[in-house]
Amino acid sequence: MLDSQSALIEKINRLRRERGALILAHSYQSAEVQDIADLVGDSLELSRAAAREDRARCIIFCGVHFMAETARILRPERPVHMPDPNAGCPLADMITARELAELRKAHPEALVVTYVNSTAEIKAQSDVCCTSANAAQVVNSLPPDREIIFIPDRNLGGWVAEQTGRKNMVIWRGFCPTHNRILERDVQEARAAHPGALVVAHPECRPEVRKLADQIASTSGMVRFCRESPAREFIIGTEVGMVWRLGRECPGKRFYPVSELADCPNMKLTTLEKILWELEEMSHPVEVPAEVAERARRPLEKMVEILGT
Ligand code: CIZ
Repeated sequence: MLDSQSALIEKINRLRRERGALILAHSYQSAEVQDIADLVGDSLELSRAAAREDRARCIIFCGVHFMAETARILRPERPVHMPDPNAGCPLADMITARELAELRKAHPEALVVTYVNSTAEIKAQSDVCCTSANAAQVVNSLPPDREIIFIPDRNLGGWVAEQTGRKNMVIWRGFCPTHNRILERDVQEARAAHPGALVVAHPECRPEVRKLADQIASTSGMVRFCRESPAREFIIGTEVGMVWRLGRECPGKRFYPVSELADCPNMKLTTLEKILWELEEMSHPVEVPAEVAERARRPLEKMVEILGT
């Protein structure tokens, strides 16, 4: 490690103690950000851990905007800060409140199932949330004859329809640009380069990529699968930051990104320098209007109720 980087980390460590800050990092963050975090995980794991943790006076959320919002919604009285407030999520922005209202109008009997990768405003208009780890379970828990509006990710929606055999799903057209950059030929080339490796792909990947995978899993599912599998090598079809997390959590195994292009520019806006500035200035609090937070909490709680956790 460079001297300048250890000096930066020392300052971060001093200030996080003084501020009583809990630093959370999503699995798609850069290696150095993951390494200084109190906890690395998926968006919901992080938000729920943040809500349960009583000692922290504030949260520094290293991820994208909807994730920090979710942490705020689940425990509104505790300040949540982002090192870079420009870290948005293009997938979350692919459906507007107005578009959802129109969809609801066109399908008045439908239940709205919303992937957590969505804005608070959209969650507030939804019946139940899901993550990529539990989307099929959430959909399966709903009455089979009730139409479902699934938003905003078409790839996750398509995968859930396949898993559940459900035909009455209206799936919105959104997609994650980072996962969409992974192509069939990337999987073929990676397999040729690492013939003994298993391919594990995220459900946000294109269907043709998914079909080539040995296993489809959310980020938390990837950790579990790779830890438990007897295989020693894995080709990982999701954002490249995940390769670092898997390497840390599954010692002795090897991980290869399916494509170096699957690098989310929004996730990588967070740097150690910006974490330090936020701890110094505390100038980027994440605000969710109380009335929106109140309505957005209900579909999140409904999901937790369905999972029974
Ligand atoms: O919910 C998350 O954290 C994301 C973006 C993906 C996943 O599979 O965990």
